[in-house]
Amino acid sequence: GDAVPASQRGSWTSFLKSIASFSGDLSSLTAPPFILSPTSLTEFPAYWCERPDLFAAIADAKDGEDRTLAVLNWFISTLKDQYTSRNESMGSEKKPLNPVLGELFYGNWPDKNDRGLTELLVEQVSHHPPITAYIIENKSKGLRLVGHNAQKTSFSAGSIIVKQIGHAVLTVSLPSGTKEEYLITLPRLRIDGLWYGSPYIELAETSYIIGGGHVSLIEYKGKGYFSGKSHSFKATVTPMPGMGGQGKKETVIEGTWHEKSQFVKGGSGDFHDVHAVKEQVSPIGGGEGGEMGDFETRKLWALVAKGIREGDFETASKEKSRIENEQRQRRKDEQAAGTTWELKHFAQLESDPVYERLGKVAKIVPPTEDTYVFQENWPPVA
Ligand code: 0T9
Repeated sequence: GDAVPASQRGSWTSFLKSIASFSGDLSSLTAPPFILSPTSLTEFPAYWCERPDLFAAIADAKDGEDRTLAVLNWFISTLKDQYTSRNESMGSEKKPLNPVLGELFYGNWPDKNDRGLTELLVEQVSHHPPITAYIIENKSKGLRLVGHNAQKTSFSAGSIIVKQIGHAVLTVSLPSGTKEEYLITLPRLRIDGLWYGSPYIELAETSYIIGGGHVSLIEYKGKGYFSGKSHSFKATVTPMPGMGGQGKKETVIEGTWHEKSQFVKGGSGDFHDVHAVKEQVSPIGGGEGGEMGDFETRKLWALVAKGIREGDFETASKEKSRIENEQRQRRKDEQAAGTTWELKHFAQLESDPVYERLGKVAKIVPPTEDTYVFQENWPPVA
């Protein structure tokens, strides 16, 4: 089962060697053509909402455990898209395009069946290391998810280990005027199948959703662990009396995050069945009249993406070099002028009070993390 084209075996082997002897920012390593994806990492936050109905359902849930489970249900539904969709669409995990500083991606999921319009805005807030910030908002339902992502990678026993840095905060504005906040942390990834040139992701360790009076601890296991199946998880939902959680004892759910899960305690029957229908985001231009600017993902990378898709790697790499050189020149010019790049939609904060307050409840580490605060200037008023 070797997925590496014969002509690229040598370069794949040397790519693997450079990964093995290198830790830090993998995105900057040059990989052989067969493993390149035409999609920039700025498009990945859209995975949080490919089932917009489940996102909207959070607002319609009853106070208390009902809403906590609606949040968990939506969260579980995003994992299949986040971590297995490249295997489905392109045959294996691929190396995404490494966004440039200030790269932007805007999109939405239209209103349907009264779920409301859901809007997405993404900005690459750092190039080195790569950090992506995003906001997903359903205004009519009072839902807002703001987060950022970065990765620390290392190599161990033939696999790439990806520690995700960053977190997301989901804010639910209730009709009563109160706001509920949920802190969402991110799982660890292991990328296997490298040797054969067909990488795939397995999730590992734990992540949390903390808020709404409950702590949900999600444990991830692969083949050969608790259920024996790939992509297994166990979620333990515990009420926190000090945070307004009352009544029932813990609820436990087990299953696979790409297929089905069931209640094993505190409930019965199916919890989640990841339905086949996913709705991909509709990209929109952020400029006036919906025009796409030069820094918008689909426009910026258009020729590189086309080259990769059509197997014209010469054009792809020429275009990629052009973009990278242009970036280097910009940074030089800024340095000479004593200026720095200004972010368009986000401002960095050294620590996140929501992370600190909610993280403490489950004693998550680290106890504090920086954050990117959305600047309330979008969409620009005409
Ligand atoms: C946030 C997600 C993240 C981004 C990607 C590790 C990875 C970059 C980060 C974590 C999203 O919410 C979820 C899914 C996939 C993650 C990517 C998978 C991947 O391989 C890349 C890294 C940087 C590589 O490209 C490694 C080399 C490559 C040849 C392996 C396929």
